[in-house]
Amino acid sequence: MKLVFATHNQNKFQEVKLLFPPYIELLSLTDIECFDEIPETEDTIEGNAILKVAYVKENYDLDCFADDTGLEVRYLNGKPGVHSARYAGAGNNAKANMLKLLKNLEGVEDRSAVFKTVIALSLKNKVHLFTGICEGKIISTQRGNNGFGYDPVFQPSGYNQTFAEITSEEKGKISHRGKAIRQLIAYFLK
Ligand code: ITT
Repeated sequence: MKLVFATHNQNKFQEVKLLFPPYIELLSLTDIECFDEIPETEDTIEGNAILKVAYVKENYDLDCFADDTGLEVRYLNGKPGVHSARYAGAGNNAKANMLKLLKNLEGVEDRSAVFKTVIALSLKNKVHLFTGICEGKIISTQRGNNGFGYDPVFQPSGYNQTFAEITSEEKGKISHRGKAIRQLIAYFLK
């Protein structure tokens, strides 16, 4: 059984691969020879997840799923949210994004935040959505080298470590992406 995961983000791909049963072969955009930068022009996470699968359906006629993720910080009224990749400007530069976030939260007491992942699954001409949320807080300096994106500044609730200080397996058990992917797998295998 094969399924396309419409992402260019190798870190996401590896995290998701760990959650899938081995008898489902995941193919990345590179595997289907799609090297295009798929536009993410919607103003919601849901909208961008749908855009990504619609692009693959239209151009490759393949069933697939896509993940769009945002970090919503309460004190910043939900920002960076859908703009998480470009928070510090175009280019998806994780270091610059984290520095801007830490600057905007300097001296702020309420540092609560959630990661939100929406998975869109395009299957037999229909689109299904699955959402996963992980609550936590933004710490004041980066810690850890694992993971990607904002992981060094996000500490999930109930943990003393950031996402970048735990393994991908541990992250997958509690993360926004892990929660959304488990719903997707249950639906896909139903
Ligand atoms: P694709 O669209 O190709 O899947 P992307 O890196 O553009 O990959 P998103 O638009 O979903 O992915 O990501 C928005 C931003 O949030 C981006 O800066 C990511 O690095 C960051 N991000 C996504 N998931 C994350 C996670 O689990 N931990 C930390 N940061 C994450």
